[in-house]
Amino acid sequence: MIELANHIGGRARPAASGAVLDDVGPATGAVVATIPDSDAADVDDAVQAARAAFEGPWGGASASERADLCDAIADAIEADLDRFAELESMDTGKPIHTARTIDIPRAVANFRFFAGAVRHDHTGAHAMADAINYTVRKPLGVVGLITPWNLPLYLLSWKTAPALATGNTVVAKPSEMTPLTASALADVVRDVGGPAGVFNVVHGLGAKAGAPLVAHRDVAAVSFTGGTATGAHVAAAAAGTFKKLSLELGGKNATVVFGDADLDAAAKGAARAAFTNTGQICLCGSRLLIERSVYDAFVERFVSAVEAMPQGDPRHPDTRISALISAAHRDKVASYVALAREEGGTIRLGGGVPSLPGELKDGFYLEPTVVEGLAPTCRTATEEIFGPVVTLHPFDTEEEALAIANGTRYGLSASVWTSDLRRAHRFSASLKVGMVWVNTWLKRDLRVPFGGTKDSGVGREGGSYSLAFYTEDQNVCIQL
Ligand code: TXE
Repeated sequence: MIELANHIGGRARPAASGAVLDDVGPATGAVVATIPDSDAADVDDAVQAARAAFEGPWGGASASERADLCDAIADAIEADLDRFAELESMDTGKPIHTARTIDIPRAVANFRFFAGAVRHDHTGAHAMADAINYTVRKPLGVVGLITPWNLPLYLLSWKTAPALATGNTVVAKPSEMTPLTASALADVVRDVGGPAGVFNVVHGLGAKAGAPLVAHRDVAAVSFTGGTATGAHVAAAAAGTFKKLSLELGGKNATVVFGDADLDAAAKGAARAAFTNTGQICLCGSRLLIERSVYDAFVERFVSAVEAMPQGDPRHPDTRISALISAAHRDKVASYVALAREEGGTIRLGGGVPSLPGELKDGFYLEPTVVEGLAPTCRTATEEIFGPVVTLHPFDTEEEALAIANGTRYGLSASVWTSDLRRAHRFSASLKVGMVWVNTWLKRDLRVPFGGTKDSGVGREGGSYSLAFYTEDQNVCIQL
């Protein structure tokens, strides 16, 4: 059993109250760790430690010193990739293959990328006839990073790397359900020589530890990734303190397959989009829109592609679909499968609990589920389920596909499959989403803007967007 502590000012500390929470492993339902059940007092300690570190030497560190720290963190995670992957898989129930090939390599890439970004960053100068303006880019101070359980280190590093690279200090509040790799990251920061207080972790519940971080007057910015309803609470709580806010929220993304697409490639891509990480990624394509002329031919290929993704023990290297994060979340996803039946849907594949051997019997599994015959406006087809459930919808015209794709409160991403270049441009431009992939899904260049429209969030992160978020630009005007 692992007993995690908070990481405050370079020291491991329990919650001031002494209270702890259980961290349950989704693969078997067994408790794998305990974490501090922190509250506002612990958050305040962490913010004060981060503030002191910002006012100390770190606040005056050069871009190359900050970049060197990020590179050292990247090297240390990479050298320990297997252990990080095992911790992530144990904590989330995700396949070890996913942790080894997506989550941990991406965390390494995030630190390397933002080290390079600040080494190459520059600001502008604006000349007037009798004066010169130049722009100075300054860190904000203490930033609060609140992250979810689906991609724990991947998302924490996506926020921590630019925050540190631009000279801020961090208080992180990871999901109470997946605390392990945040603590492992704090150990890495300490071991590679990160100054005490530069990276702090406070474990605990959202309402008890996350909310005080959002409301704290000495926290200059909050970057939050999580559910849309929680995002609304965070925005309301932050409003009175005028801190900068970045919100990456939910999605109900469409995968759109036109009749002229390469159907084999589209079927594999759509299966990956629907079921990677057991459907628990905000970018997952959980609505599959298929041109009617190829509906049967495509669906046959799609179902085969899903059946080729083995479900089972996340520790097995061949497993591609595994457990959901918790019993409560599994029950929520299962309730949507029941709703799909009530709404007139037909279960084409899955729909039940897989029968798995031994200790896996107590894990939180649901079969990958494919539903046909639902109206695209029904609840199952428009609400975020965030699990291994995809609904299939035929369409006849491009206009109809567009109306269905844009017909939810979310606007995060879409994946469009077509061999018609004009249609690719035209259709992409008409989608009300932050990110469109054409003939691919989840291909990521860390320089591009990442974020959503409508209820999927506010703001963009990535590349220069992250550098801008974690800094404040100051103009200096010199009379000549
Ligand atoms: O996430 P929460 P939950 C979606 C998905 C899921 C739903 C709810 O549909 O079913 O959200 O998931 C912290 N102030 N996504 O409840 O609550 C919390 O401790 C400050 C999509 O597990 O949003 C955790 O660290 N912080 C999403 C983080 O917020 C608070 C990924 C996210 O938890 C807080 C996960 C508060 N009042 C779920 N309440 C994505 N966009 O990828 C909670 N937290």
